[in-house]
Amino acid sequence: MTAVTELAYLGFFISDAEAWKDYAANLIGMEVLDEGEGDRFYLRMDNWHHRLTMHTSDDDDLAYLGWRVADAAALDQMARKLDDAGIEFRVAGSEEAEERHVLGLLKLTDPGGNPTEIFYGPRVETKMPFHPGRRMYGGFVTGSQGVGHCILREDDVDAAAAFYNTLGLSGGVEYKLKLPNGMVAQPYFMHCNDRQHSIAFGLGPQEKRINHLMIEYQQLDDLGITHDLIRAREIDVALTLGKHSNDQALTFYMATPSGWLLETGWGARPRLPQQEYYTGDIFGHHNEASGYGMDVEL
Ligand code: MBD
Ligand code: FE
Repeated sequence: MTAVTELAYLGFFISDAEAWKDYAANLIGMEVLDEGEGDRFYLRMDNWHHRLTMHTSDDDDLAYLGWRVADAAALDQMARKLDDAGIEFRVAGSEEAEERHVLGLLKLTDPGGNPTEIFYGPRVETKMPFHPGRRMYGGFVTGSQGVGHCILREDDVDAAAAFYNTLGLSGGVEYKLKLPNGMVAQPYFMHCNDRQHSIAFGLGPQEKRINHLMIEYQQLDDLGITHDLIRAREIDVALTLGKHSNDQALTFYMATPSGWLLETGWGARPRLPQQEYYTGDIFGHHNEASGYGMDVEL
């Protein structure tokens, strides 16, 4: 059965391009690539042309998610699979593929209303190795694990799980978290490769399409330097440094210039073959700045 291989790229609407360029390059270590298009610039994390496309706009939210398949034949098979499942999609034209710097893609929407793209053939820059925006000891964990993970707005968890199952992801509930109001949150995590999860949802209602994007450093020291830099700038930290029970990554969650969160991490373990659940994290991840949709005691 055809399945997507990784969460490979993301697009965002952003209202403050200069703030984003400074944040991404000087604090996080991404490479800014501005090709003078005027309405967008790119963020690089490896030797791909880009991993993130930042579209200047009056909005500040996720614009689209890009899921990869192996090749043209796999994209055809995926189209048939979507047809069989009764999921509407559109085959994008060559100009749209060119715009995304891929060889071909389908465009659709997930049950939460998140614009979704399934593509093959990303543009890889063999003559333009990754050049970090600030000094780094190593790069980002990408490759077969994709760009990272994100928590999405999905009002209907069952519908979202069924949709992503059709794309080829698997997963389930991995935490039962007691909320201050006496309710229990049961976030749902899904994977399609060794990365423990590529998406998650079910943490409750959220204002934006995205709650957070998680990216992972290869070296612990780079996570520590980012922590020093964002603390020196007094950037809001929604969850302090801590270690998750599911992927066992050491991470913290900070505000982006768009008001959603960036989770930076290091040391995630590959996903386990069998489902488990937890009632909290190993240590840390305490609530600090509130109002970012992460006011949950992990
Ligand atoms: C994560 O990456 C996460 O964001 C949450 C809320 C729980 C476990 C792992
Ligand atoms: Fe996360």
